[in-house]
Amino acid sequence: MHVIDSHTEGEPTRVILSGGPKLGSGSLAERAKILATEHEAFYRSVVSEPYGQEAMVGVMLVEPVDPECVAGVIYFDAAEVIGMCGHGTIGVAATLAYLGKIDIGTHKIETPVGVVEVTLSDANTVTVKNVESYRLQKDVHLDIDGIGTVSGDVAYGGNWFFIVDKSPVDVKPNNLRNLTEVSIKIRHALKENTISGTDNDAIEHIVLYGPALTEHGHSRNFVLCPDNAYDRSPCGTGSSARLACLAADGRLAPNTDIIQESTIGSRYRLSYQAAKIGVIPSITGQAFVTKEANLIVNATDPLKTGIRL
Ligand code: PYC
Repeated sequence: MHVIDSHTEGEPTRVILSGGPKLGSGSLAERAKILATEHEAFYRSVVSEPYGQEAMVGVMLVEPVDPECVAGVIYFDAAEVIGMCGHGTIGVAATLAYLGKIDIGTHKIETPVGVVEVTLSDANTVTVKNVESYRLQKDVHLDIDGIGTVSGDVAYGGNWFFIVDKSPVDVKPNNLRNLTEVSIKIRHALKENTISGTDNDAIEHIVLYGPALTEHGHSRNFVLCPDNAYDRSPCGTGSSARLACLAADGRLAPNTDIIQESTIGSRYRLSYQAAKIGVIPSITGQAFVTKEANLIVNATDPLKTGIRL
């Protein structure tokens, strides 16, 4: 299996160029469903240790349905196939540029949740114009064991998020274990209280925000992903969902830049345009190709489907 690895603001992406399963020629959403239901062992092993690494997001590069798109993409982590991935899309653009498949300029990429636009400003700097993002529920209160009441918004940014504006624990790098445990408890509480996205879509991503670092909306976040890894980047789809909440509350005007910092201090520049029910987010960040490799999966390797604890 031929892969190219990159990281976007610290968060790893693995693009599968060849050697993945055949997913047919249906819509991207149909192909994502086939990957999720028929090839679980495959996608989990590609991103899990010992073949992959913690926090890695994998990308199947597939033929797009829309001929205007330069590529079709299906994203997954070690737990599930996900609808969209902001850092992954920045990684895909940098990977396509590394392969000489796209030039500086604007290109379309098809995802299972819709077409997104990428603008490559140089070999590493990419702006993603995401799918329409919106808030579904405001001020949902949850009682969390050992913490008390936590309130947050349910919002969509290509995936479903629960966004806690005032994190109950400090958002700083030496607090990762605590941030992870609290976020997992919040995810459990959402399930127990049957709080979900539309069509009962489970909310697997939790975002905790620290206080504003400047008067210009610059803040730091912690993002829990479905596989319980934390996002090293500020999370493109999570930032999109947050922009929708800021816009809905009148806290950020359209076309105004803010800086979003991740827990490790890496940064995205964010802004939005108003849309029908929500916003069209723009996310700018940098990705760097780190590796081009052939994964060799030996049928006799007892850990060929990854370490599962
Ligand atoms: O950047 O959207 C994102 C993302 C989702 C999961 C990990 N990163």
